Amino acid sequence: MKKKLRVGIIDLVCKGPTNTLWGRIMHANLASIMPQVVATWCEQEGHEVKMICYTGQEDLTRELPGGVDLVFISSFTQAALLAYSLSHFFRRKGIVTVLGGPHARCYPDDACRYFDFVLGFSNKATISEVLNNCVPQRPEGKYLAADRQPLELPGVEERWKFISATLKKAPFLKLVPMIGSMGCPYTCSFCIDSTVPYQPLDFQSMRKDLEFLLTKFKRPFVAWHDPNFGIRFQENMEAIEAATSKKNFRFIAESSLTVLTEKHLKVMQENGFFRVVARS
Ligand code: B12
Ligand code: SF4
Repeated sequence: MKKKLRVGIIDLVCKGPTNTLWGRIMHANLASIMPQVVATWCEQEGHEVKMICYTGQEDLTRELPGGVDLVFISSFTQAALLAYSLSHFFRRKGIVTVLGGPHARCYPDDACRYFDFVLGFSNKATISEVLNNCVPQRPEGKYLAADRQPLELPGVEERWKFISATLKKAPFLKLVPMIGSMGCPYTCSFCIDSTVPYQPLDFQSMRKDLEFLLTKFKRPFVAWHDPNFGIRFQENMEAIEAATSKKNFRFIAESSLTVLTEKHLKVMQENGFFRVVARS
């Protein structure tokens, strides 16, 4: 029989303690989707999960998951040194450590010196592979990556337990992270996604997630994590319009200027988009 593992998941939003007003209001709103996805997948595989989003307010010595077999850490490069230190802390206790997120995707060779596993593109099978092979990898960690971005991810309803625990830390504004696509059809040389084919996720699931959010908030606030929102503009807007009467939602999204025409901006405004981060 498969062993039931106790799994810790840490989403590092910042690189150390902070008490700034920005940090207190916004850090929980900058949480990543993938740690919540990995937590959901681990539970679906029958394991016990404790997830924390580190916003700089917590006392990590108290909040770090204890008595675990395996810890996933999600980190941007700006928090990589904290991630490496945490990995060292856990490995000394015999706990297997796994790094995922932008730092792992950008600098896997360096990260393999400090973690048992370093993950690039990750789908449910990649996570299962780690869970089924939960033993320390020394001296070099093992790099694992799926050959493409996943075709589906657990939606808001499935991730809700982890989303809501994180949003409890956000005092006023509560941004729900959602994603409708991955990759990008453009080829800006500086960008990590310029070589990743654009792929929309299921628009029906997006619509169901939006409907679900209306059972939780009067006027949900959604942050779209798509690398380039609105490539399939028509379908995105149809899913949004089907789920809600206009102005029920507030949305923030990132888009390249190429697809941000005046007409699109007008439709977005009518559908509750109040902020679009545009890139050339
Ligand atoms: C959406 C986004 C944001 C959003 C959401 C951030 C978040 N917490 O996820 C916002 C606007 C808040 C944001 C903020 C920042 N961002 Co940003 N952001 C992106 C963007 C456009 C998309 C990332 C995304 O979600 N993709 C969709 C997911 C599903 O795919 P993925 O990221 O490739 O993840 C795959 C694997 O890496 C893996 N995976 C990812 N996470 C995890 C976690 C675990 C545990 C595991 C096992 C696997 C795993 O599985 C995924 C599926 O295959 C990327 C650029 C891009 N085009 O990719 C930049 C990017 C990630 N951001 C970047 C930066 C620098 C920042 C900021 C530091 C900017 C700043 N100076 O403030 C902040 C940091 C915020 C923080 N939390 O610390 C850099 C990161 C570079 C690096 N090496 O760290 C990127 C790559 C942009 C770039 N320069 O090219 N960002
Ligand atoms: S349009 Fe944006 S997401 Fe696409 S390759 Fe350029 S910078 Fe990256």
